Amino acid sequence: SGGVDGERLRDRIAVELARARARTSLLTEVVDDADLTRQHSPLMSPLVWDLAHVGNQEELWLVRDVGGREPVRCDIDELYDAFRQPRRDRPALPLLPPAEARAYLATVRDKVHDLLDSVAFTERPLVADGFAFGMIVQHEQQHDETMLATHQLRSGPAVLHAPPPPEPSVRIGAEVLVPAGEFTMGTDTDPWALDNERPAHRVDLPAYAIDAAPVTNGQYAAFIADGGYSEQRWWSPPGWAHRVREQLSAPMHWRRDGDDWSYRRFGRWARVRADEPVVHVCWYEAQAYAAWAGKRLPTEAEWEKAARWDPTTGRSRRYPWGDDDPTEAHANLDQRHLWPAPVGAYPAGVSPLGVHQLIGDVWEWTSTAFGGHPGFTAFPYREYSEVFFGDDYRVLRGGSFGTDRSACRGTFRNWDYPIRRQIFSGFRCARDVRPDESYR
Ligand code: AVJ
Ligand code: FE
Repeated sequence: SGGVDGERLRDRIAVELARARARTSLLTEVVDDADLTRQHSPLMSPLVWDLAHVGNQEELWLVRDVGGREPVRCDIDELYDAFRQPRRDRPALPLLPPAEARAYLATVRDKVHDLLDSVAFTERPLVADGFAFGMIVQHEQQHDETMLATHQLRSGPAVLHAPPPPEPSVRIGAEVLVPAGEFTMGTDTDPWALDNERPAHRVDLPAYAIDAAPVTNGQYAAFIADGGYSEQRWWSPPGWAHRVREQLSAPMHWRRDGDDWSYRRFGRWARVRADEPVVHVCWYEAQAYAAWAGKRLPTEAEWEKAARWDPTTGRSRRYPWGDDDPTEAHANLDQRHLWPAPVGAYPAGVSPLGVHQLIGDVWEWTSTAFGGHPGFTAFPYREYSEVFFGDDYRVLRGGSFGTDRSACRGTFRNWDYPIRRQIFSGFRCARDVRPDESYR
């Protein structure tokens, strides 16, 4: 539809497309062609694969599907189909060289701007509220975060630079008690929410306690110092088998530095800071820490109630701080900084219950296997999330310092294998509450 709202939506889409593309360009221009084409880890694609895949998805969904236009290139669809090409095999493919990939992205984007000028935001689900454009913005930003993780795995001198995150400005308690009762999980109304965030539904939870902040390096180092990695009793059977097989003894990228620890962040070694959230741990490590601490990981529903439920109104909000989009004061998002902020650095981002840093900093592992909310329907394609439902994947929530604000909400759901830790993953703990503990 035309009118003021249609124009405002067009402008917003153009801004979001441009922000995503600026980030993609940065991540792929700070390294040379050899570096773009190389595989830095068998877990990751060469950066030049992500680059052209971003353009190919934009062509498939916007140019061809929404726009009904002629293909830009139909000879490369198979090369950039993530399901046909496993990551470890991607470097051997006849990929577009960097200059060709960039030209392809530019051609596709020109056609998308042309389409955006004329598209009618009708009731058709793919275009209502600009959904397909929002999906493609989020897709590019998700691959940008993946490319950022590839940069973290890359060896060689630093090429990415950013100011450090803010210092703490408030002191934070250990945990928050959440009263028993129902809340609304998921959404029907967030226009760019993806299929797995829908529909909104009521969930009833017993009372529980949840950590007021993510588990820090200092807390995690105490687990290590207490022999956490050598005591089988803290680990689940598959977690212990994985720990032994991979000889895990600390988070990924950590090394001993006298009595302390250092870790490598984007090509620089830094002393591990005790008050920063721990990052680069797998689900099994998170679970073992929680057992050692006498706690457990939160369920996904517990995480979302702590993040969204407002006890005053009974409503669930879009973000811990309310319904407004994130600003720099709310959360460490958008790759503005290259590591998590110390606990207490985002008082404006606190939830009504008093839980801090739920959004940004580190993706938080939950105990929940990835599945559909009750009433789930795949949209617009089963391969976005439905094909991953089942016991193989665990849900992560909240986004990291490397997540863009367009791809992060109180309802946003990420997932990965429980052994993965090249992502920007951390966690917080929860525990059951005894009846006499509830309302002191
Ligand atoms: C939601 C981050 C698990 O990267 O595999 C990118 C996002 N889906 N292209 C992923 C995605 C298709 C997805 N995660
Ligand atoms: Fe993708």
